[in-house]
Amino acid sequence: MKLLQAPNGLYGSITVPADKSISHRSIMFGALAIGQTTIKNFLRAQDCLSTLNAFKKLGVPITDDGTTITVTGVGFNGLTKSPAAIDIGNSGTTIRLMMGILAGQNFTTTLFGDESLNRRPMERVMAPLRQMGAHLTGKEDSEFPPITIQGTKELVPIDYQMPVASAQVKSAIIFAALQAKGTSTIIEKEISRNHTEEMIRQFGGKIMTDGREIRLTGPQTLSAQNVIVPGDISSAAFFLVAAAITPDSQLYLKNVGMNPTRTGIIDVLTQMGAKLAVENVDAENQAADLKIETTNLEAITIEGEIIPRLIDELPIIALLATQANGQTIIKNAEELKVKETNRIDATAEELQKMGADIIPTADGLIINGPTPLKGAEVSSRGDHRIGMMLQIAALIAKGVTTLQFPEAINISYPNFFNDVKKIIAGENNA
Ligand code: SPQ
Repeated sequence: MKLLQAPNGLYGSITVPADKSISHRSIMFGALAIGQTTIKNFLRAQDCLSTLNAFKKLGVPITDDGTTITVTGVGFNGLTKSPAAIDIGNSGTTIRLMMGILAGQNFTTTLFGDESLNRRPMERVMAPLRQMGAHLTGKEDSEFPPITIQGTKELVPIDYQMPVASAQVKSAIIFAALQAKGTSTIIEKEISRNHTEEMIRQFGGKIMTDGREIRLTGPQTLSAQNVIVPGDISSAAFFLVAAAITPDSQLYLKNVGMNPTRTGIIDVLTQMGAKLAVENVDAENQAADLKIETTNLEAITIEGEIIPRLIDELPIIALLATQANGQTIIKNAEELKVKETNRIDATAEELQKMGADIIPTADGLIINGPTPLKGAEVSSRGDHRIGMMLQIAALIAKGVTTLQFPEAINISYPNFFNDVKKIIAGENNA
């Protein structure tokens, strides 16, 4: 597929799609609560539809009238055994969080994914869930999917020091702890996105958080809610960077989720000197509008506690760094190696094809800028975030860029190319 270019800059406004992490969890909490949960602005992208279909297979009535998803919650004791193994597609969030939910069920379930998901590590979730009393096995005794979960109604609580900074591992343990009899304590390695903790409170449950420490007592009963999903800052990130690096641009991004455990990209853009304004803050729904204009950018070092707050934004941040003055260093980001692709290698190798000065390291990237980019034949490698990053790179590249496997973008942002087209100045815009 030939990618779009923006010789006259970017201009206009975009309402970014709904938050993927919150959309997944709204189906899960809706299913596990008692009563009818309604979800507005649900992300109808492949990953979240995998979660929706998986819960239908577990006997949860879910309807979609085009604007609202209605989940008739069955409670932790109302799920039923799926007649067959469940296909989770490409979604790491779905499989890992479901492992925690299914650990507390008195039936056996097998979850499998596509080629990419079946290569992603699951021991990080299986180990604590086994400690709580569930029986989990991977393909041929490995840690890889298909994963078979033989749950138990007799889960025991856990005191767990997390070896990785991961919201998915944390959330899986929390879902199991909600079903265990007694108090569980989880200590995070670094604070990661806290949507699971926030939604427990929203659905009437109790969970205590104090810095990196999380404590909750099970079993708990949750009650149905009306959920409105805010826009996804991880999707907005592509346009924030696009406007920052494409000469003569100004973009307005509406209704972007601003949960502080997700806003590392705002901190990075600000530190690099971007012209970025946060407007119309809606504190109750943790959302705001973002206005951004092109400007000169300075290189920085990105490391430590901020990494989980921008983990999914690192490929697009690497592109941003190719246009900043000086050397940007990204460290402590080894988790990027176990995403949909090895995102350290994929980002470095694909941007190198476009002429970027970018070197992969054991736990991150070193990028020297500013470097003009040139058109090339590049590949998403089946990873939505790599595909979107390369389309943004193509906007400023000299010459034609073609992308292999563009359909991967449907995982989180089915309307992406239309939104890009909409903001290219000189196309439909002033
Ligand atoms: O769901 P999946 O495939 O793992 O999606 C990704 C993404 O880029 O969309 C990661 F590949 O996001 C994860 C994120 O990296 C979504 C997520 C969540 O909703 O809890 C947490 C992060 O993963 P982790 O392993 O660091 O907890």
